[in-house]
Amino acid sequence: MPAVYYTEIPVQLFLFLECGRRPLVDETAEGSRIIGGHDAQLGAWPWQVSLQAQPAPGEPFYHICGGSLINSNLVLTAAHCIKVNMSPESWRAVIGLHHLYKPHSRTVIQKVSTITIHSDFEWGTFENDVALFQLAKSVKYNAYIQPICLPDTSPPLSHETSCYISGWGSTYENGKAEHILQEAQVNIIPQQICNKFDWYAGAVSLNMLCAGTANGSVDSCQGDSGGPLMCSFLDDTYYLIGITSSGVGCGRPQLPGIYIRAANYRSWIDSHVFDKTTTVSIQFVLIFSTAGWVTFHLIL
Ligand code: 4AZ
Repeated sequence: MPAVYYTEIPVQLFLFLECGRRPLVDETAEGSRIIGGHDAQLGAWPWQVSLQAQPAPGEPFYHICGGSLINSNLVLTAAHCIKVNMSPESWRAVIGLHHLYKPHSRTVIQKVSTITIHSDFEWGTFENDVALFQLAKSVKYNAYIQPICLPDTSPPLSHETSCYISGWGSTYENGKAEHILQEAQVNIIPQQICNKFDWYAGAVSLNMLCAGTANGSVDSCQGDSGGPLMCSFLDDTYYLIGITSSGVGCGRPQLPGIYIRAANYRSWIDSHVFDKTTTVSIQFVLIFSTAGWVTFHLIL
């Protein structure tokens, strides 16, 4: 039925190009460990990745850091996650995961083909704390696996912006990794406040932003690094605003989590994107929409 087929094309285009959506979450029913957080719903943050490494071949993989799926074969994370082991063979990316040790039927475990660390990353200051993990194979999106949107430019952020952090990191300083993915709502803390003398005293650069609460009741911690600080604006589409990066301790007053401003790295990310699937998909959609138009207008 060519006419039906033709009307389906915009829907396909929509699905191919979509990002930042949470198919399993009823946004209207949303209330809100990480520090000061709670268990996320199953499938709540479908771009959340667990980056895991094995100390030696044949040994088990351990959760090291979080990451965000930004297209079907690319995970954005923090450069400091790759402390010692830079060889992609000793890493894996686990996507669509909820319980850290119990993958479910839609969880995908992918090999990593390349790791790209920002060439200007600095250990002392955590400046340019960004890295990309390219997956050996593209993942198929499903209700539990979706990419997050990357902003082109810095969106206006205020106290009213609805932002969350998520991860399997500790729920207290020097604590153990959590089993169930944790989430917490955070406030964006203005740069002038975060850089005050009795806060970070100027250590937060323009490529970073602070989020959490002034009294430290909500924060990220060890094991959350590399994961997303994500915000939604007018609709329920989530954008990757920050990459969990650093901070002094966890949950300390006037020392909130420090996140890398994702928008500032858009061109660096774009120069490392080899998303063959998206390119093919768009070509596919264009060819079929042309075929659909011809069938509808000229043949019928
Ligand atoms: C870490 O070590 C780490 N409280 C992550 C986030 C924060 C501190 C430390 C922020 O991965």
